Amino acid sequence: MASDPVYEATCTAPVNIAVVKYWGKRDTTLILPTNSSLSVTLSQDHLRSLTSARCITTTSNNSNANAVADRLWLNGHEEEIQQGGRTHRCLAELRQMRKDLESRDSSLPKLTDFALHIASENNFPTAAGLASSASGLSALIATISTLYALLPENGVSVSDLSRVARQGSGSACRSMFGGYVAWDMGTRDDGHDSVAVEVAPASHWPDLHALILVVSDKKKGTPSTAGMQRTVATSDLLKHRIDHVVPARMDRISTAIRNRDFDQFAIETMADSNQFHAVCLDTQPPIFYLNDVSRAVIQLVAELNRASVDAGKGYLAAYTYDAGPNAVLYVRERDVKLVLELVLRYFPQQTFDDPFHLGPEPAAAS
Ligand code: 2P0
Repeated sequence: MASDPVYEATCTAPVNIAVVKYWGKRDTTLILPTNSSLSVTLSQDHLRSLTSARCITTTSNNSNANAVADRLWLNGHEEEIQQGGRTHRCLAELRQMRKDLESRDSSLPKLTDFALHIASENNFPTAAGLASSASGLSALIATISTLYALLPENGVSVSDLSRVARQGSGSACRSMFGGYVAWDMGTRDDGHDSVAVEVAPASHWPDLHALILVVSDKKKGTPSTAGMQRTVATSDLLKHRIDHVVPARMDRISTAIRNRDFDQFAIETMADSNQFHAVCLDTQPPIFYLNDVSRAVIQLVAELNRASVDAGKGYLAAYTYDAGPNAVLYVRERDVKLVLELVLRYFPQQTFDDPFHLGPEPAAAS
């Protein structure tokens, strides 16, 4: 007896770290942002999500199986796929795209008849301000789109897939591309033009490295999704940022990337991180993501840059912080060794197994 064919796919997706931060939605269902953003997608060698998906073809009666039986495991634990929730909507949209493909080409197997079983794992701490939702959702979209052959040759572009990923988690749309990626906020109410676009491929500036300094791998206190809408509702500084800061900064940092101008890239990156955390502080009640170790790293980088600029050598490093205390330093290849040595001198490592963990959390202020 012939066995059932197996339809499955596995993909990985990397983390991206924003240098112009996304913080605020104008539409919380479609996930349309209040400003454009720009990020660097990291190499998959270190931080990545790995997702496998399989069509469950052995279900006794396949018709309509997907309505009830899609299942998802994250880091080994099953998560409910809530009806109308983000994952559910992403899967529904991908199914519709596959259905369109199947209706154009009747030789294709009817994969949309089957339920999906999906398993995903991260090789780094989840929800600790290391952009785990970005890599997780983009790995999910990459895997299902591979399984469903939603490919450029079938009329589906990476930007089209980024539109789906955006509805799973805003920052995920940027992880659909490697290298330097802008998320254009778009102007339409239906979100059709709110997509990720490549600014430059990774190969354009291979000299640039990202050093991740893990200050804490604990889950963050205020989740991004809730925190950013509190900022939208209460911060005057956010309005200034949206109207008067981000549009010009997007232009300047895109130009800096195209010109491989590290000094300008560093200036914009650090200023944007500072303003993002200022906006968090301007929220009521205020949101604190940085801790004392984070702030000490900022002071160290500022001092290193001052000395280097004074010596006529330009900027050494650019720090940026997401919704957590962990630092990401962008550094040029020639300066990686020096910067790492200095960081480890001022922040002695906690264990030899974990050389980039910057020591215990400081005691809470009394
Ligand atoms: C970013 N962050 O641009 C900014 C910087 C955190 C600080 O995108 O609600 O997890 O899923 O769209 O994408 C975190 O927000 O929020 C984020 P949702 P997301 O990377």
